[in-house]
Amino acid sequence: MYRETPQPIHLKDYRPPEFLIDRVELRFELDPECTHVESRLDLRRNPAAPPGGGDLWLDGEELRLTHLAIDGRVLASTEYRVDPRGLTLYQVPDRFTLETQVEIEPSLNTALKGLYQSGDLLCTQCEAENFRRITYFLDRPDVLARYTTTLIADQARFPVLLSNGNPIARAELTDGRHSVTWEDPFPKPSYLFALVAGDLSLIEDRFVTASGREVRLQLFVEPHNRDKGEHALNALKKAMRWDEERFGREYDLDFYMIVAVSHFNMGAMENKGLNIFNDKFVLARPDTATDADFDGIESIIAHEYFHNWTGNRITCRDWFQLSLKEGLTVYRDQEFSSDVGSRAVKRIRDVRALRTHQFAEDAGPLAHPVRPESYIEIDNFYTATVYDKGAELVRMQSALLGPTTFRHATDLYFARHDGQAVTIEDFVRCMEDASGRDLSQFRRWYEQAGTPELFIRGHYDAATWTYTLNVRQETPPTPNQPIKRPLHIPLAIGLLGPDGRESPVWLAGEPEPPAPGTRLLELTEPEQQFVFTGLSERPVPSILRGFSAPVRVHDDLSDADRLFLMAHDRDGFCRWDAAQTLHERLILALVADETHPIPEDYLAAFRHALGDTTADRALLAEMLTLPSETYLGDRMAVIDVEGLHRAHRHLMCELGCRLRTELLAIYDSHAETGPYVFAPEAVGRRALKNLALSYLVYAGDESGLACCRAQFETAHNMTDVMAALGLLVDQGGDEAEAALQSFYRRWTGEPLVIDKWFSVQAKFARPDALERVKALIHHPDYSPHNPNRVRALVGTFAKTNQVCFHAVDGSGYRFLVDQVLELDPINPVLAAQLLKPFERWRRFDAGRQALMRTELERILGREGLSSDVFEVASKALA
Ligand code: 0A1
Ligand code: ZN
Repeated sequence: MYRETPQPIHLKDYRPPEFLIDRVELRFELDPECTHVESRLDLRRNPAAPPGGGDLWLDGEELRLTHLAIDGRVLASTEYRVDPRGLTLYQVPDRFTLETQVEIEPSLNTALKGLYQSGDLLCTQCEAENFRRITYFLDRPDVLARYTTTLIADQARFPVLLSNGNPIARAELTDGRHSVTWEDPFPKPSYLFALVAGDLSLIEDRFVTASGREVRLQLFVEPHNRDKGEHALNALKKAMRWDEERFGREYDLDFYMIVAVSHFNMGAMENKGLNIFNDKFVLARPDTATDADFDGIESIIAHEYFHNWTGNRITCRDWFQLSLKEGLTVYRDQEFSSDVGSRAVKRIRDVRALRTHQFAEDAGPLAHPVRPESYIEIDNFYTATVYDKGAELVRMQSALLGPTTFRHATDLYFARHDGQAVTIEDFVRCMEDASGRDLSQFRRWYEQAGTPELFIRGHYDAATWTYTLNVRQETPPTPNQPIKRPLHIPLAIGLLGPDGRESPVWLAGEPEPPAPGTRLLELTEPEQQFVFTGLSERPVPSILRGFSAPVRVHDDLSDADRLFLMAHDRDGFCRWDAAQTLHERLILALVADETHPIPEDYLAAFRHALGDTTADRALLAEMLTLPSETYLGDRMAVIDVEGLHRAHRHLMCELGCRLRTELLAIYDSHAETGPYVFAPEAVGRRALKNLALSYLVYAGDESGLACCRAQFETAHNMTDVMAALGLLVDQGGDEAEAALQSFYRRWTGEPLVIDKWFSVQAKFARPDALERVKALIHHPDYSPHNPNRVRALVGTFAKTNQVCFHAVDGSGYRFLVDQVLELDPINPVLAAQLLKPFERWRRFDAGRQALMRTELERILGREGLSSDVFEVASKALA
């Protein structure tokens, strides 16, 4: 909590550490009420740092110091100073051993930073700057040390004691306690330290690496969750093999441990050899988890595993470089998911998420570059920009280099920087050195915030058989960056002939045409022209294939061109994108005029797609899913909340009525037969079936409703149960209440399923939604101390329920801010996360803007606000 205005930290102020720490010995006497932490640090002056004064600063927060000695000599009170942020040691030697003892109180740690209690477990979260809540330290990622950790705790209450690396000693003590000592042979930054203590059940597997070493894979869960770990372990083995094959990366320790905990602020954490996971991203059984949950688990398990090389072996010099590990690791987990599933579907989902969340971030008051230049609270920078746009920047570099050279470049990065704390610049330099390419202009992507816009015009000249594309790029201004420079943008395009076949993308002046197919153009100028030749008829351009750059495209294609692309383009992303643009244009037209007709050719394309029995079911489901109200809002000059909702519903309903026969046929022919499997084909079938059901139910179709009721009663997998429950809840009335009650009764005692029960009630635009959410805050199962529960109820309401959250009387805004203010003293990271929807506040009409501004000001008026919430609210208003 701050008293004065929190001050930003700047990248330009980075200085190397004055001291280094070679070895760390930690000894924990664990107790939820009072844990004793003893540390011995071998410190020495950093030869690479410019000489400073003789004092040493160590970070430390919320610690009670009970002992302090240098080289065995206890310090007098004149030799040091303790303040709320850390410890200053006056005039220290150039090399010495520092001993400290501190006390901490995990059971009171509701912020879930440092050492905290989750149910009956004790666990840690040290990224980004929370190791300082465990002991005094140089808590910065460029200080890498070898750790030995001894954990001592009551044996009955905490039979399992885990930390990073390998166990090297165990002992039973006479007082009912026991101890385990762990040694991590790899130097690591403090943010990768972890410990876990508790009564955990072990699910074990093994993996033999490419070079023949056996690794023990250990998944620790609370005993009642033993039957929900198989999917996570399978995902881990797949990820380990894939990283060997695709990136040549092998695992390096004898143990790989994963622990699932129920209280966690984020998805998971890549602590060296000991990942700690939000249990939502580990636990799954077909009857408790949906396909989306299975999918999320697979990719997050992979993501944390991939961090072992991109993040742990090679880490970040400072937190401004966060995207060095996050952008690259997201890119790697996206590629993994594409290889084990459907590449097109994965790309579509990632692009949908990027456009919905990252584009909005880039267009709002908290826009920041992938490598930010300043921050107040680093916890606020685990953003879609740093993660997902960061991954797009890696993807663009891989496209510019081509797959073989890109692999050489990553090999070079791993060889050159293993064991180091480096910068984004070091990564880009490896891309250049391996390829011989000049990426100076490309680097601007890391510095410049905002989503570039491409304005593309095509012109066909029948006389010369040429097609000219004129491409202009422009990046809108963002806070503190009024002027933008042109970027180096890879633009993948194809040209389709009237028969739907690919034409060669042959640039005028080239002696011969290339083979037909995709071609990567490179944009570097504010405006460029490309003349394609050898085209006897006007082609239809397929633009930004595979979404080759994170840009918005404004083109001059007609609806007929888009229908053509939707039917013929070989690029799955472009086929989907053509369909999305058609849906979008139609919905926006319906917002402007409720009587706008639904074009026959649009319906015919829909009908044709539904009848195509050979098409990939998952891809089809994506194509026939309408863009969300949140995304559509961002496409309007001023967001029309009610108009969008009405138009969206109207189109769903019309499609349900007009395509009833085809939708029922899809529903019937995709019924679930046999046991649940999580495989792309089965997931795609369920997605298409449930999409068909939703159109039918929105249309009020009696057979559709009957199918929905039956599905809710009889389905054995959570995907189908939730699809049906959502539709019933949306319909409202006694039937909805009965379904909710029976679901609750069936799943009490399964918190992750009860989260679904909370979120399904917050999601839908029913007149009583806010009242219901407010009542649920008082439900005995609701707790502000569990982030998953808070996100399920409050987060879902504010993020998904556009109509009720943005109610014209401001009731939704008041509710959210009440919650944020209540949560802030408990868990500032979570409180700041919940404020996200307010970042869009300037996009609404004057009335709503005024209401949101008042609420943001109410936040800033609160005394003792955390720096997390202060940063989001103050920047939103700036
Ligand atoms: N590095 C993790 C994400 C993470 C970040 C911060 C946390 O606590 C404040 C926890 C986890 C990842 O990328 O998976
Ligand atoms: Zn990560």
